[in-house]
Amino acid sequence: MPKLKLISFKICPFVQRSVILLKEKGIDYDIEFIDPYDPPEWFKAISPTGKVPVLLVDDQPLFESAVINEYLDEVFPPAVHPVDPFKKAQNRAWMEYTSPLNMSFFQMIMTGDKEAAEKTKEDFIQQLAGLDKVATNAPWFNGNDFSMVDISAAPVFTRLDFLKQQFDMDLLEGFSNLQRWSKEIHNRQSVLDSIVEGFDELMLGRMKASDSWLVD
Ligand SMILES: N[C@@H](CCC(=O)N[C@@H](CS)C(=O)NCC(=O)O)C(=O)O
Repeated sequence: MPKLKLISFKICPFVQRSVILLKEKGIDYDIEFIDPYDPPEWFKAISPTGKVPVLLVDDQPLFESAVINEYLDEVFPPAVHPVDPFKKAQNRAWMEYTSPLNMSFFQMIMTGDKEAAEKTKEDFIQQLAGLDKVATNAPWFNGNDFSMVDISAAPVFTRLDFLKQQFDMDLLEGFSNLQRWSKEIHNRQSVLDSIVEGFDELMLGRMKASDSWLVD
């Protein structure tokens, strides 16, 4: 089996996706934390996009969280992806759908511009509505089998939970499918284990540093 090292950033939702899958499959790996917004020279040399996660596979870099997870799913059976090609393709499409949600969320909570934040929030809620419409299976997105879509969406739920706990802002209000799904996700051990210690404080620290409209 290849030697794996995940280059990570403690509050990155995309890294969290890879951590969930690594934990889900019980794969051995090393982890190194960096700040991609102030990256060390060695990271610049191995990362074409300058973004985390990067997975070093026998010292060779692989980037993009969805691609990393596809690779891990192929190399470490049993596969989390469904076998049926159409279902698998549909799952990939919904994995893709969840990515911009992380970006919108980040922009919404980090900006100092309340008006801009409100606009991003509206877009974000629209994106949530699209997900709520299709999240009709239980307990997981595909029904009984935990899938890559559950993994891809999990970091969004982690961050929505943070927002609710810290700022009493519940953006899942009215989305009953997403509320149910979020509960399931937060009972999954691999998800719980993927949230770094001191996550809330780290998020709040970052928000303060960027003069977020949500913090004084
Ligand atoms: N599409 C990428 C997105 C990764 C991403 O945006 N990572 C952020 C941290 S959460 C990053 O490294 N940003 C550094 C930068 O933009 O310079 C993926 O899925 O891996």
